[in-house]
Amino acid sequence: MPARFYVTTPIYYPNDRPHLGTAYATVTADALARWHRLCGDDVMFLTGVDEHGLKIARRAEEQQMTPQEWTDETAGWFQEAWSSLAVTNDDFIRTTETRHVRAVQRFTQAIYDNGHIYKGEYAGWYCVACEAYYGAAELEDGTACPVHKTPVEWLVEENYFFRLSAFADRLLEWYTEHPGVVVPDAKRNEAVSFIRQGLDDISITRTSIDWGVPVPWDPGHVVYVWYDALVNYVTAAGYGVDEEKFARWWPSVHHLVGKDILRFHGVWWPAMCMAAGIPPPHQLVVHGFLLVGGEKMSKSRLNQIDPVALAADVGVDALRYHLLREVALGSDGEFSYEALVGRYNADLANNLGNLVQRVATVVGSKCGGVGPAPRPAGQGGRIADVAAEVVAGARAAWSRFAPHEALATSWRLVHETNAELEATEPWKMAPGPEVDAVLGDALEALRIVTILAAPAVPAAAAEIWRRLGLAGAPDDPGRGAEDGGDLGWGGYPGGLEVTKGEPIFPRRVPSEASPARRSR
Ligand code: ME8
Repeated sequence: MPARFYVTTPIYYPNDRPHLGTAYATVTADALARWHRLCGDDVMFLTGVDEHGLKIARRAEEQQMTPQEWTDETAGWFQEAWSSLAVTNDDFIRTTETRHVRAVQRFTQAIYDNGHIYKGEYAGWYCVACEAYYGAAELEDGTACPVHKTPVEWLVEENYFFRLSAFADRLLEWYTEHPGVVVPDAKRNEAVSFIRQGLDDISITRTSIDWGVPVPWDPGHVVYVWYDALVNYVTAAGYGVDEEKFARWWPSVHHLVGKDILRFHGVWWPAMCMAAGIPPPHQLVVHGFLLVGGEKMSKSRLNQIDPVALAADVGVDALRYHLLREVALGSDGEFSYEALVGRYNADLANNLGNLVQRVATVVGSKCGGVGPAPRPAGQGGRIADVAAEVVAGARAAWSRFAPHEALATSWRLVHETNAELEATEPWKMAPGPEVDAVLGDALEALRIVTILAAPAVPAAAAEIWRRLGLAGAPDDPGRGAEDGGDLGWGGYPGGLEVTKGEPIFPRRVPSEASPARRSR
């Protein structure tokens, strides 16, 4: 039976266009989904938008629109952006959809019926941008949100509370029993230390606004936007309406989230699941921030970069590759256009692109354009051994949620194959078995690396595959499977016509300023 891989991104606030930070999270989830499909796994990839709450209501008001009109328009911005970045989500959830409103009501009702919700009064410092309360001690200079640096507001409300405090022991037990539940480890420790510091009950309804999901047992209240948003992950899995679907996807879920929302996903969400009587999620994969000039790129700081304009400038595959390769998942990384172009030229133009071009040229001049078969593994070729190591290394890295490492390892095969060609110089040899052996190995290495690269650079991989004369597509499901897949040495049959074309990754000269930087 194939393994199940359900992967989610945060659902983003559609208060503005997506920026490169949200694109980073989405492309990363996409690459993971693509890798798992390649491995033959049963995959569901969910992303979407978080439409309720004060932040969206105010933003709509500024635009003189109703919140629904505003999010109907802006949800489309996200869908269009992801499709232009070759993101292959299987579902896109909007929290205003009926399926979600019903799921939130069902989920909250279950928690209420299980006795974990009570009525009370809440007063506190609220950051609208975070849609979250802060304790006075957490504020910057006593007045500003620690994340957004903008002034917080004092809110007093009568509302319902979730008895989070009662779940501390169960959460700690859960963390002890599932040591790998948060990747990377440091983030697990952070979540555990939140819990150890003591948990306050959380206010989960609002009466101050009506832009939200009505509380089923007290419709004068709406569900707090975070409590509503987290439920999206089970809505899309069929919670409460499709038992079979739910059993298929829950709890085998991997939530990819930024480090800013670890507390919601690593403390609240598992407790909410426990309270509603369903198992907590399987794994949280926590990524770091893209920074600009050392600051988090964000909508409220006006330092955002438009990923769609950037991709139109540098190419979709080039942008995807850079996002996945540049920064280790879990760490913060400074984004720079110069670094993107530098890496593009080094890895894509000069390495992979050059290998494709060289191989096709020499196959054209020495083999009449027909690719020779590789040498069987263990019969003289060094590259077969490298390929075996690379495939094992890349596989291990993908399964550790380390796309940057998977790609670095995969590119080792490109480097070594280029080095082998430089050492043997088949372009100087007379046609014959020696040239065939070298080129057959190079073609086979290219075939393997094309499959490995496909989750990052899907369009280029498809084009290389076509030029090698291979049937199907490099990312056909199952090609990367450990058993019965196509990543073993010897899959290139030989005898196929190899096509030479324009450079797949033409070298780029960095333009003075990327057109993607938003000026406002
Ligand atoms: O928090 N670098 O939505 P949001 C990397 N609606 N990733 C970044 C980033 C940056 N500079 N800026 C944003 C919300 N992100 C809630 C989520 S989930 C049930 C509800 C990414 O629009 C990162 O993944 O503020 C972060 O966690 C997410 O966008 C926050 O998006």
